[in-house]
Amino acid sequence: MPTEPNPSSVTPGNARPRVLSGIQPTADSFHLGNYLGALRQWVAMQDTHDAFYCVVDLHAITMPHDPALLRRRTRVAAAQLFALGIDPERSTLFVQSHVPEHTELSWVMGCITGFGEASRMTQFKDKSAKEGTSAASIGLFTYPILQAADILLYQADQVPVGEDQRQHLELTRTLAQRFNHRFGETFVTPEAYIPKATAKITDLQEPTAKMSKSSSSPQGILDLLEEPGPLRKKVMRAVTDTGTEIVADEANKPGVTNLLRIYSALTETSIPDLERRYEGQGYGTLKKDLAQSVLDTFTPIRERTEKLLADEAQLDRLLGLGAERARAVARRTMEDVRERVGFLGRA
Ligand code: ATP
Ligand code: LTN
Repeated sequence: MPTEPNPSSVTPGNARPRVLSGIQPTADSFHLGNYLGALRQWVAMQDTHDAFYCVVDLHAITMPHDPALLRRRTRVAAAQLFALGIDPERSTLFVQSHVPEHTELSWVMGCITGFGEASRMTQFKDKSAKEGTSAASIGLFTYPILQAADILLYQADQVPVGEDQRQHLELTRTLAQRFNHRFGETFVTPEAYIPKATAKITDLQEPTAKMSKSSSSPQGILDLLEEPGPLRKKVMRAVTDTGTEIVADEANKPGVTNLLRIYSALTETSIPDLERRYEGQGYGTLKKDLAQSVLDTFTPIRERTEKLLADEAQLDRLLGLGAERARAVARRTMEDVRERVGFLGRA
């Protein structure tokens, strides 16, 4: 069995660590949970990492979908990422289906994944529960294996995601180690990067549940591309708890705690500082200030997204360049994988 390290999987001493993450184009806008839980880290990590980010359209067809809508949402997703500050000069932003190696590696990784192991993935259990497991697609079942392929193809060291993705990252690590053990050192074992303070932003109407594109009600979710009026209203109507005190207390005051957590992250002020600042004031004051800071953050992003979407040809060009750069890396990894698993090279 070959054991020597694969040069493409070793970060040389002077190179930056690599980051990869993905987001599904499954809604007309990203939301505050996506922004604080993941996307803000994507932007920041460009300064310290060699960054690869992808719009995971292959993952978006694991649930029933409309083709025209998927195409539009893929562009809207990419435009929002550029608008947020992903810089095409410094980072590689691409669409997953433009790089066929993702599905190719996914097959190989699927062949070293146990059926029982895949059956334990909670996202599959949650998403398939809605329609019944037998109605769920095989694609939804193998979703985490494709996600592992996304990450391993790029030899990523770190993967910024929200708390809900921790289990998928664990599976990715397991599969990387299993492959390396069976076939020789090929993949970097990646680490999840999940900052605790923003790992789970909750629904404004149901503050114990995750803010989510697919399960939050419109009143519970703050969309990046939403107009100021509705955004302000939703913050003002957020569910708060009994009592009047503004203190973080996850168990007894989940609503206020979520608002404090969001405000703290947006203004980079610690929660104890906010508790002191709002001592003796009502929930209304906190909500008013929070609404303003949401608007200050979201408005420029919305405006830049609209500008980028006005020139689809340019947007598609940027994605084409991203795909080229991504493919160069993915192809190299796949060549190693083919060799390691024993596929005959083409003459
Ligand atoms: P759905 O709930 O429909 O699966 P989603 O709203 O979770 O969708 P995804 O595209 O699955 O959105 O997630 C994109 C990124 O945002 C992931 O890294 C995910 O962990 C993160 N994320 C999503 N919702 C939250 C949240 N409420 N708090 C923190 N991070 C989140
Ligand atoms: N499963 C993730 C999206 C995703 C992803 C990835 C995240 C697909 N491929 C690779 C990180 C790295 C989600 O639903 N949030």
